[in-house]
Amino acid sequence: FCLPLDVPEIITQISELLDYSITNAGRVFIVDDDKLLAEHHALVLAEIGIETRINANVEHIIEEIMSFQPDLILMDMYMPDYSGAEIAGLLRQYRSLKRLPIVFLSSEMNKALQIRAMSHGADDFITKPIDDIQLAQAIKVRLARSLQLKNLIEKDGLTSLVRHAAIKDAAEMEFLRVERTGKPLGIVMLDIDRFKTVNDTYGHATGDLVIASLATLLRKRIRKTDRAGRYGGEEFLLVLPDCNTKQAKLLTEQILAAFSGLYFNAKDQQFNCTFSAGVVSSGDDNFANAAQMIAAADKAMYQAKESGRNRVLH
Ligand code: GH3
Ligand code: MG
Ligand code: MG
Ligand code: MG
Repeated sequence: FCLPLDVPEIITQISELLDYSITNAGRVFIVDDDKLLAEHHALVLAEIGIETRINANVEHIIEEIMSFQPDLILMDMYMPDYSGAEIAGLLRQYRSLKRLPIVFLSSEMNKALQIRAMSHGADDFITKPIDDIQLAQAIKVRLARSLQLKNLIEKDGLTSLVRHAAIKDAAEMEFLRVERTGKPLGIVMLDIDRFKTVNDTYGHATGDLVIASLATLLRKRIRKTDRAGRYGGEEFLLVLPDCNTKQAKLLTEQILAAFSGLYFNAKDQQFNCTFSAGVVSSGDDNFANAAQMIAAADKAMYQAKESGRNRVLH
């Protein structure tokens, strides 16, 4: 009996992920023209394990949010250059920021003005003055709710990896970072070979186990800053910051070797699987966006299929 990964191990991984959504208090991006107050709020939130970043420059706010990837924005309502509502409206124009909860913090007692702010994309309103414990509690509750919702929307049940839309968003965010840092971004598309045969021969449940095992392997092999997503049924996308084509290809080849070395048991038989992958890096071409990189990785993956499968092509 040699399942590639024993079932308890897979269960442990899922529970780790679930714990993560409960114990990881999340990240809050603070927008306030009053630097002292912002720093005070940051300290209060840090006390309960929330990671914070204070907006230093409204001009570069989108870039800063994209790079920090907050789970919630705490926004001052009144600032000298832009109103909180204006900034909220700006954020909502970005697809990947559409669902980001924005909580306004203001001494605004006028209900009509509060409601107008909400119509500009704020999700909630906290009225000043608020004491530290109240603020911490209010943010904690909203963060937990938003993280749970995000998990529910983004995570795939079988693999615990993020789904199609979320991994595409991650790729787009990392692509923006390339333009700022100049560091290469690696993108890998991989698809399990002859998977229909696996389902037909060993059944759908065994097919599911193969998919979950590859997902576990991907999670184990990539770095903390890398992302893996379930792009389709038995198709996965890797987003690898600061990774050139050569490094991405090497990593993917190591994962392929590990995957094809896993033996599955079903119907009194032992079998293994392979995958085909396409690798690109932002340095390869004049890519205008991550979608173009994904298309190029997909094309290389199909070439890998056509030239015999069980390989990684650039
Ligand atoms: P190729 O080498 O060309 O990729 O051959 P293939 O048989 O893998 O072809 P294709 O990628 O088109 O087929 C994917 C199959 O994966 C089709 C579908 O029935 C199966 N599949 C998709 N999602 C799941 C899933 O969640 N569980 C299981 N068991 N099978 C799935
Ligand atoms: Mg102010
Ligand atoms: Mg396939
Ligand atoms: Mg496929």
